[in-house]
Amino acid sequence: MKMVSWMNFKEELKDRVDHIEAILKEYLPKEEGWQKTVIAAMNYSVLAGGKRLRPMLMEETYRLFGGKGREIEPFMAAIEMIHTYSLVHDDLPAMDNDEYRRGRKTTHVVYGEAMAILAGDGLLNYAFETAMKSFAMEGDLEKKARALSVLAQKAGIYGMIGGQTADIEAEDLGDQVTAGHLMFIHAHKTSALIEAAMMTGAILAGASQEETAQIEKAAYEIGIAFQIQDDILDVTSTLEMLGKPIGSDAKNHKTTYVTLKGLEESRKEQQELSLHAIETIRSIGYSNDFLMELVTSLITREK
Ligand code: GRG
Repeated sequence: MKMVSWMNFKEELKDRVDHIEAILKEYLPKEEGWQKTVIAAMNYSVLAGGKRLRPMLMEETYRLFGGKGREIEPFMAAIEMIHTYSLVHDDLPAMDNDEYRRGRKTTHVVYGEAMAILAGDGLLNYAFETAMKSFAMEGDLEKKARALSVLAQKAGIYGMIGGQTADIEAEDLGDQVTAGHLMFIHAHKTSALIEAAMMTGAILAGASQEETAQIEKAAYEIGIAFQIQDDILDVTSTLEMLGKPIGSDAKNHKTTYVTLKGLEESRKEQQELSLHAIETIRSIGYSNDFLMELVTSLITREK
């Protein structure tokens, strides 16, 4: 019985990824004009694959609150563009200096460093150009403006960029990094975009402010649980499975959940967080079985 449901989940997951890929292709810019190279680098990075978790969480949260329109689609493309820009910049020699990502050579390795910087900038800007396309579609303008404001804030200095800043500074601190510092990093570098994804889905579907605040809390916990799994996989997985070399945290002298708390405690906290997130979403009173399975699957994911 359990097997059948797992198979259904895997099939449904594949359908959703295919649907998101189609949306991304629709919204990515055409490789033409004098900008052709930067656009090719942008498209290379986005189309390299990836789990498409953020647009998926966005759409599933939209559905949770009864959203049915297509106004969500430009936002789904936008959040994957923002996420991808962060990966392109994170892989640069000045940051993590990684050669592989999503099973392919990183953008700066293929297109050179200058073009990878521009491709990241291009993706971040184009994300907002894309999200704003929803303003010309059906649906409530005020909700779209609120969603856009959440997206902008969570990606910025009070969100993901703030987390990355604290992360870069933590590298020089070695084992002096405190649990508080690490939590700030995870909350901003990882959770902020998950919060943006789920909150924009909720807002666009018409969730109330209290409901959106509950979603923000659940998304925060999902983000931390997801990051703990990322830290665990960096120690326990393989290059073939992850599509990038393992041991990157150790290479960059990073304090992680695993170095701070050990594997067993990390797994325990991760499980508690994801169960609590599920309870929080359930307590709002709407149901979306796929979303619940998706959240559960994140802590057992292998890549
Ligand atoms: C450069 C501003 C700036 C930010 C970088 C996202 C990020 C912040 C750094 C990437 C490194 C990292 C481990 C970030 C934590 C978030 C995370 C686990 C990203 C990887 O996301 P996945 O696993 O990747 O969803 P795919 O490839 O599946 O989309």
